Amino acid sequence: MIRLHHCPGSRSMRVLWALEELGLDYDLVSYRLDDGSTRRPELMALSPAGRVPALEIDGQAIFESGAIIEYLCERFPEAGLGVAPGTAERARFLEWVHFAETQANILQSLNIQHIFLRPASARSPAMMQLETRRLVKTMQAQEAALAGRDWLLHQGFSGADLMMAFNVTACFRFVRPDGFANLAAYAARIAERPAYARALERSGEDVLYTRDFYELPEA
Ligand SMILES: N[C@@H](CCC(=O)N[C@@H](CS)C(=O)NCC(=O)O)C(=O)O
Repeated sequence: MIRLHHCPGSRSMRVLWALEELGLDYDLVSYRLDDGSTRRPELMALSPAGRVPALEIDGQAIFESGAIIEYLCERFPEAGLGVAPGTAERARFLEWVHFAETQANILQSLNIQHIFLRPASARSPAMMQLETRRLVKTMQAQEAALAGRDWLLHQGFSGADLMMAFNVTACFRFVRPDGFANLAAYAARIAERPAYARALERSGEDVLYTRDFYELPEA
């Protein structure tokens, strides 16, 4: 039995997409980010901060999307989504798996500032500008890594993409695509993957973003 604890539009999308790429059967338990449901005892028992994703698999529960993706890559090596330890490519794999959270934490801060904080006077335009500049730096790193290739690793599509690609659409809600041609093409390639389309369909509606782009306020 595999069971994913999930919120539409959240980091648990990485794991849902991975399960679809691996062709596994699984149950989905859904929560919302805006109604306190992530504090339900059943999730708190699996994920100590009441965060998604949590994955029940092989008689245990795992939290942290990066840990889950690494576990799935190792558990199902025949899918070729991971990289064997002790190689240079393994170092690149681990960098991207973890860099995904460097970037996602900036996105989370921008989500809080642009969407969740009420009233608008509670927001900090200076903080929003700083975080946007920090987001651009992470996007520039990814843009450079994608020069001349489709996916982040030489070997092709991998767990590194499962981690990083979830962030791409959100990045373009706060940063215009000018200067990010590789990243925009990467986003389009992701959308063409049948497993990604299946994961979106199974996920349920993402209610977080109501605008295509969030303009920065004046500082
Ligand atoms: N580093 C964690 C972050 C998990 C996380 O913050 N998840 C958010 C959704 S994207 C969440 O569950 N938020 C609910 C809450 O904070 O109550 C991971 O990658 O799994």
